[in-house]
Amino acid sequence: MRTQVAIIGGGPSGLLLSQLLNKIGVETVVLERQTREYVLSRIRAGVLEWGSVELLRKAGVASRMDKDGLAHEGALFASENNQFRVDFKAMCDKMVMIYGQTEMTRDLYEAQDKIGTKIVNSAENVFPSDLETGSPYVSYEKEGREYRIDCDFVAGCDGFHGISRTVIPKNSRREFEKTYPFGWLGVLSETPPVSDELIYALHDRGFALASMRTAMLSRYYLQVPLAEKLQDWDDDRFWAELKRRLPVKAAETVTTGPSIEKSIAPLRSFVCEPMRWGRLFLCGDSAHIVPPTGAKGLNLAISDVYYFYQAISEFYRQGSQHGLDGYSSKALVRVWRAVRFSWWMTNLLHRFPDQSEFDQRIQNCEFDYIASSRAAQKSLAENYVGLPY
Ligand code: FAS
Ligand code: PHB
Repeated sequence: MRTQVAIIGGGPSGLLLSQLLNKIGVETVVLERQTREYVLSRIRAGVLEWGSVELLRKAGVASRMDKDGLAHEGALFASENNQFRVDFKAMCDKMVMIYGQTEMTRDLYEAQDKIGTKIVNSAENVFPSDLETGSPYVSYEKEGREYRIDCDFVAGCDGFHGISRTVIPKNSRREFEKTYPFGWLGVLSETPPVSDELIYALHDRGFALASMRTAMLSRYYLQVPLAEKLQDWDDDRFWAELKRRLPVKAAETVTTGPSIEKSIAPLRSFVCEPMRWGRLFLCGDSAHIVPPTGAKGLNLAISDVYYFYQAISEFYRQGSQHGLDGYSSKALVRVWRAVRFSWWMTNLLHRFPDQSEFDQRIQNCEFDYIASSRAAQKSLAENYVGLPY
């Protein structure tokens, strides 16, 4: 088999890239190791930057998002003795869209089926080869048979635990990593959200976030120690702890109910440089990971896809390598800015186990400074809604 761009990974970045490229007549094959049901069972991101919204519209996969998504003009930030709202719209004339990654991925699969692109689910032992030649290929197995796809380019959209990043020789790549001494315990419940907008809460007991997916689907998170076990958190314990950490009014009005999904995710910051190796281009979590505090992970995957899509379009339409040669350095500028913001939000809103009293005073002072400063809130807002592509 032959194609123009072989895409490893059928999550949001792989599927969006396939959708955009096929819309301009570039042939792709997507190789996904999980079943479609498994991919669509994952509960992950919930906030789309406006740049992501516009790209999904351009890709022709935004009709359900525009119908069911919730456009938010701001978000609330609360500590035990202070609360403020950051007005994204007033400060940078942009909003964010609340629309689950799961739904976005479902939309992408449906759109891909409509245009009939080739997506291979349950593809095993996917491996890209000859990346430093002009004729790379990807091999894989399915139901005991071996396959080879010859291509012009390989997109590594296979996430943090994928194969793509690992084929860049260790002495040719630099990895930057920071792990955080806590995780996020997340709950999804079929209850009305406690607030019209997201609430980011800094509390001595730990961070809490009140989010949502729809007017009847709430998403809540609690900071928990890394060693925490999911089985130690029944619903009653979760709701009681959430009420301790949310601002009083929200704690008094939150609607509790059975969790329909519950999981603990570790927090880390990670960047791989470069994001290109010969004919291999990394997009999304295969190249970088951010703590979810700044709601950047999915949005960074989307901006990587945009840059690579632009570069591929330039190659096939104008025969220019310029975009491809500039892809890694261009994408990494936006990656590092989002990594910084996510690190900054995580430090602002989480109590660290080894935090000294001085550290805590500084943290409280920074929170209160942002509460009082329009300039500080504008800086938070422009990063949260998404820096320009
Ligand atoms: P993904 O990991 O989503 O997709 C990669 C795909 O490649 C997967 O389907 C995988 O099965 C497949 N794959 C892997 N190895 C393969 C191989 N060898 N061969 C073939 N296929 C292979 N971001 C936010 O912005 N906000 C959040 O709240 C948030 N919460 C998160 C919670 C969790 C538990 C996790 C893990 C991530 C969260 N993220 C969040 C980040 C997340 O949304 C990612 O940024 C987003 O999924 C990135 O998309 P992809 O780059 O497509 O990677
Ligand atoms: C979510 O709704 O899953 C969500 C929202 C905002 C974040 C992180 C996660 O910063």
